[in-house]
Amino acid sequence: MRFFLSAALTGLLLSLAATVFAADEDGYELWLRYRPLERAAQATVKAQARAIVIPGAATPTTEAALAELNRGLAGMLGQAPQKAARIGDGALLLATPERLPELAAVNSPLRADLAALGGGGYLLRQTRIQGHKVTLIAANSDIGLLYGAYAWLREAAIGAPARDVSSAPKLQLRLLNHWDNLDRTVERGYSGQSIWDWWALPDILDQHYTDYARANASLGINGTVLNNVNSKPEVLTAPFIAKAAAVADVLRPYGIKVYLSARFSTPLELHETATADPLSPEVRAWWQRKADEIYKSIPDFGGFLVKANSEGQPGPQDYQRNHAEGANMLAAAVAPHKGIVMWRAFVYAPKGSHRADDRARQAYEEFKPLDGAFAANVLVQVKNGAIDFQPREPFHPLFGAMAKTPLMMEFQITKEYLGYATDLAYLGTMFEETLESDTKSAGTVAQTLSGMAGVANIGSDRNWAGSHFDQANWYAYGRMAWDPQAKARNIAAEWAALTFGPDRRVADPIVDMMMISREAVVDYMTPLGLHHIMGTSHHHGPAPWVDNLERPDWNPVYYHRADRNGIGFDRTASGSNALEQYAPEIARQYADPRTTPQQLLLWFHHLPWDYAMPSGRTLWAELLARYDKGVADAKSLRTRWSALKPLIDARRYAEVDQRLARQIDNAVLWRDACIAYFQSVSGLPLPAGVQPPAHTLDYYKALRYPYSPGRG
Ligand code: GCW
Repeated sequence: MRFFLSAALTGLLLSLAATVFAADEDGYELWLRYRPLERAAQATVKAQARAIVIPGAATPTTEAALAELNRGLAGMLGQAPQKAARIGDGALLLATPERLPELAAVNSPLRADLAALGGGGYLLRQTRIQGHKVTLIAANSDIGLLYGAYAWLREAAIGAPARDVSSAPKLQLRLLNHWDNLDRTVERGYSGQSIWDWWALPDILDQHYTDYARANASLGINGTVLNNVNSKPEVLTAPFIAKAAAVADVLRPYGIKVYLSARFSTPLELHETATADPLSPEVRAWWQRKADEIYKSIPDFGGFLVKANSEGQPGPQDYQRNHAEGANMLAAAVAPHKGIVMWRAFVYAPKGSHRADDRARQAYEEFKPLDGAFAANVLVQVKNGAIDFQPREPFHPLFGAMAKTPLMMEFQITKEYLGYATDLAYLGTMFEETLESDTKSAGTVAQTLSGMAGVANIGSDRNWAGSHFDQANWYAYGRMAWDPQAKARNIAAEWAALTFGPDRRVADPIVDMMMISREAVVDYMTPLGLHHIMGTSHHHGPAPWVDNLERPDWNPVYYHRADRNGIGFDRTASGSNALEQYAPEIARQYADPRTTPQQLLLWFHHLPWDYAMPSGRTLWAELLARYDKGVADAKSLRTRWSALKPLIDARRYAEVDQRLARQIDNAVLWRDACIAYFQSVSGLPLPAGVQPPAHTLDYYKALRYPYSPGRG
């Protein structure tokens, strides 16, 4: 009895001490913090890693794995084990069949498991090798070993290091896209400057590059596009190729390839050709020479990402050629080097020629007829939804519609439309929602993919992402690029434990906050399928009243179509019929507002204000209720966080708390401004109990944000 009492007391004291004295953290270490484990967990981990053994010759990649294991074990145990040359009991053994042929021997129980892993997968096993009890990290390549090392460290840090795990990436291309400019501004970046210091490169290699590589490799990200899709011709000149090559050298041991965004008119703008027509022999030869030049400095260069004929960017249509003709010309230049071209489907009509009726239709209209026309090394990169990274969109109709063309998903990790780096919005749930959507023609969206790209939220801020919780979006993106069927909640739990420690009293409530956060943002910004009602160009804050921009489809009023009678965009047969771009089952289901998911109602339907919602409320009352719920949820995020104050280091506690307070203000602003505006249009009274907006509509209309970040 006495023993139990004193054990309980010691436990209590220990946890008190841990929290009272929790040292301030600045977030630089991300999810790779490797804090000391509790005693019992330390013993388990120690027993699995008495020595580290990597048979065969060291490579930069095995050296990276070894360094990470040393760093992790030193942090978690207080001391790192020695590297040993021979396998003994308790060894942490990293081996490929090449390094340890018995793994693949005919009678090896691991043979089949290993074969199933492909190039990038790994397995973790408690097993016997050469008569010794070992913890085995096995893979078919050194990169697989590195991924396995990160996985084992993750398990150890969370407190489950003895599980048998087999894991292989489901997608071969798992990329970040940086919208980083050469002057270090970042388009839609909210976390400082670009981490790529182009001016200092190639001579000066910032430590950030290595830590960036570690963080990404820990998730399995294997490619990065260094520069903005709104690209510049200079990117492909010799000095910048040398700079990109220097970055590539740092990232290579971590299995991360470098790619560049290419401006379609580069040769013309550099005055090296007389045209940029993709069918001109002169132009084709130029790109071939350029590719050869790049591959001379970056032998494993990944290839090009291209934004063409979109938002003022040049493209093949400038020469009456189509997207496939443009993409294939570049593809031919990189094909001899095994490079690829990622051609973006984010297109909308150039000025003057736009379809007045529905911008959401355009990508499908331009790309669907080209299915089968793209070269083998071209992938079409499609945003998750047909408009533009809104807080909620239905999945893009191109998913499931391009049977002969490999597609990549493009998610935005940076929160251009979801509250920058101030509002907490965990995007794991949003990614999951899109990925598990059923296309009805080709399985889930996840099943239609050949790769994934995430528009990075990484910058020079000490915590990389602008806020601690925004690190979770980078993390979730990476984990889902590895496994698009992974569950947002599990990923959140993993991230929370790695970032704030495995104590469930902390991690569980944090996961709950994360899980409600994105829906809260949808509710206070664009409930029930509303979209694109943000402020002009900076996209911060509400501006549903804007109706005077040069193009109709830049105006919020184009998207919500609210008037005295109703609200919403009719995309059924009586409207733009964008619905016909989906599989017939979906088109049929969504043709009727009664069978359309409520969360997409006003995306597909224009409905009268008194339309009866399933809740029993009118549409008008429901809209108000959603805005109120959004505000209530934003408040609840902060209340939940305050309860964690005693358990979190003071610095991170305060940094998050300040943002949550700001998020409440933002939610109230959205709610009040939208209610003021929609009421001015509907002319309807606020039902009893609904708080009137704090200010007049004119007040909200007059708000300006001339110095908002992220305009690049
Ligand atoms: O969401 C919009 C952004 C632009 C961006 C564009 C795109 C890089 O507002 O800043 O440009 O999408 O995806 O090309």
